[in-house]
Amino acid sequence: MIRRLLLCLPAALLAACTTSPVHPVAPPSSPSPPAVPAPAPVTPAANAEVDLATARAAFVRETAQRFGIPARQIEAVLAQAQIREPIRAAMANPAEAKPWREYRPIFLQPSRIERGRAFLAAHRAALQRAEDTYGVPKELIVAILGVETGYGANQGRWPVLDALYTLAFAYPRSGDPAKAAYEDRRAAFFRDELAQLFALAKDEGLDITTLKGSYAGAMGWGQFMPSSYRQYAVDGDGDGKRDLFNDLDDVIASVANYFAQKGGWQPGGPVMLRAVRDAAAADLTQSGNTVVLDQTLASLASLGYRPAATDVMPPPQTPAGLITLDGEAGPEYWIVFNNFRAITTYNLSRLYATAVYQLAQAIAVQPEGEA
Ligand SMILES: [Ca+2]
Repeated sequence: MIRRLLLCLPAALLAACTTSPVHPVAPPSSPSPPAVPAPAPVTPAANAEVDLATARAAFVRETAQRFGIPARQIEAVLAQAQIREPIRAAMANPAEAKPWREYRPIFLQPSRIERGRAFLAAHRAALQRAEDTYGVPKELIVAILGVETGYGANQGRWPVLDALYTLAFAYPRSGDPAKAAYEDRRAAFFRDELAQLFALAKDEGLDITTLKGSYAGAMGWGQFMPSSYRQYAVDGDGDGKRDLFNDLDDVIASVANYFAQKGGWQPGGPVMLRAVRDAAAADLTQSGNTVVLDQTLASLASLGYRPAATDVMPPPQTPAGLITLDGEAGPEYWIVFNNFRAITTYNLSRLYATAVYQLAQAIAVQPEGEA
């Protein structure tokens, strides 16, 4: 179970949280109820095949036009794609949300910290270049790679083409009418990512049919979706290619660039501070996943939440929010800042962002006895 979580959770959440496409492909029209009862012979399976063929044809037309790729070429690649039931099942039954006290030990294991320190030592020059260029701390870049793929070890075993094809054209449906619009949006999101995959392959000279990734189509050491790859990947070593699978200079620079461009990372800015809650303080727990910086340090103090330690104190007017995590010893209150929100642009989960930050802090500490 833990193994499965390690492999699937970050990528799944990343995919779930990548922003909506700029030019979404229109979803295939859902069959409207027939005015008169339809004759019996057409089976649901046959209907589904017709729907798939129609949706695919529209996808090919639109993708060809949008990215200037010959329709024949898209057809030829799609002819090799398969709908994979395990991918539908994984998407329909994502790993259960865990409380912080169970989530933390998975990502803060001693071995992950040690491997992070070793990675930092081995790639210090590239990490320092990225930090100097983008203002993103070395340890944070390392922690992202550690949480996403165990420093490249678990980049995903699914053909990216099959993953995106499956979720684009056979997104699992719960049958719950209240979820239908959401499921339509998700399917449209994956159709766009599939189209972006074709554009990415064209941009970078990649063979789509050989790419492997997560069951949600996230790729490489940092688990970038195709649209993020196209938009935020950078060529860290100046060889003219952006290779997030094999080129660590590119991987490191791209994660840093993502934080700078997409996350709005503020160099040197605070991330999060443990807070002490006054006994009389009102419950400020934010619901939902999105972190809202609707307070300041000063206003939180007036509401009864103050930083537990006072050695590093941002200015009182610094925009801030309050989150609560289910810790070992009960609720933990944390004051979070812009750079915490920035980490959530990589994966829209407070637990993820907290784990990444704490792993980064642990990696940054030099163990005793080592110079
Ligand atoms: Ca490169």
